[in-house]
Amino acid sequence: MEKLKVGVICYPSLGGSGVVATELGKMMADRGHEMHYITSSKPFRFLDVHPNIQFHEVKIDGYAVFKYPPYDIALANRIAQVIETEKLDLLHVHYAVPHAVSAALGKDMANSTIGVITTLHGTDVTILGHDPGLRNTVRYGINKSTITTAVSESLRRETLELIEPEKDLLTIYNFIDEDKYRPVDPGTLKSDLGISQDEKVIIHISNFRAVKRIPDIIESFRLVTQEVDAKLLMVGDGPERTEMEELVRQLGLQEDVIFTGKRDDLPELLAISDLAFLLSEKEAFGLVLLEALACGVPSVATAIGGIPEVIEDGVNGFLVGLGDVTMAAERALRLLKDEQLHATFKENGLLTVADKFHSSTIVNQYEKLYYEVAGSR
Ligand code: GMT
Repeated sequence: MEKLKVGVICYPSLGGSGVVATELGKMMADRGHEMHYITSSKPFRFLDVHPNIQFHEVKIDGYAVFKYPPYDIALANRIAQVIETEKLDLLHVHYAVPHAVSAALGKDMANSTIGVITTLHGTDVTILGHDPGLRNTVRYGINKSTITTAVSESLRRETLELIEPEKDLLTIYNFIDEDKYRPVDPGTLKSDLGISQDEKVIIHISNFRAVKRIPDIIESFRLVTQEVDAKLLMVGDGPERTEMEELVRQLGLQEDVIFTGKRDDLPELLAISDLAFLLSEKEAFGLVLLEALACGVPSVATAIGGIPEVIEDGVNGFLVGLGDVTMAAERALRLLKDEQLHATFKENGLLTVADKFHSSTIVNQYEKLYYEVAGSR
């Protein structure tokens, strides 16, 4: 079949949606498609120089009249240019605001009939969709898209209820790169981090935003340490980090909670971990849960949003109610104390990744959609 030219618009550095956009682009490029990233800077996991991947920077020149540089307009302008110069077959837009709106505008500027796929990732609906100042914008972006996908059934349903778009959405789950996320040998990492071999390790990986409910993670961990020797690895960075470091000091846990900052060696960090915590109040999917499962690490997570579509309670992890730190600690202790249960969850988790979320299955779904949208012009 003819190979496609795809314009990709994503946040180059905003956590999971950027990861999915770049991993998908790499896998599509491996299949021979030409992927054109139209972003403000190179996406952060844009690691390899691939002959089928190009980057088109969005530049905004300072102009005294603008109090706020108009990024959305500059993006639309760049999209229009790239549609024309590269003769794109379609656009794949990650995140509704502002990307879906900029894509609609860019397409119009180029006077093009190109199809647009918008992928919703989460807070573009679950937070922005509640904001009366933005709800119409989200709806407009979705309605202007040829097709909109959501990363979980939960997000699809919530979008239909909250945004009331003209058309139904399609659920396409997230995926991970199985070549990277697998059980690996961590070498001396555990001792390098000052953790003794007999201590258990709980890990939390996030962008440290308020929705992640980091105080719940710290409190659940504190309860765990009343019964077992353990360390908490806090991996990532974001707006809540400084305050959370202060909370850890106030609780006198600074010896046991290690803030690592952003790290590229997630498979190794997961390899030294016995358990992952994700106790968020909103989570459309929870890509880190999948990364953890693929590395053989079960999770204790909140039963909210799309999380129950990834974590099956009592099978590959445990689900707890939002804010129920006692239950989170109790479930964590069950897994940390019972080696047989832990091994079973680990095996089940590896099967979940292989059966339900395998990258080739998900990339096939997107590729089919690409051809449908490219063919419908
Ligand atoms: O929307 C956000 O909060 C950021 C976004 C991101 O780029 O990481 O996270 C969302 O998209 C991820 C990738 O699809 C999902 O795994 C996250 O669950 C989702 N975050 C939320 O819903 C809070």
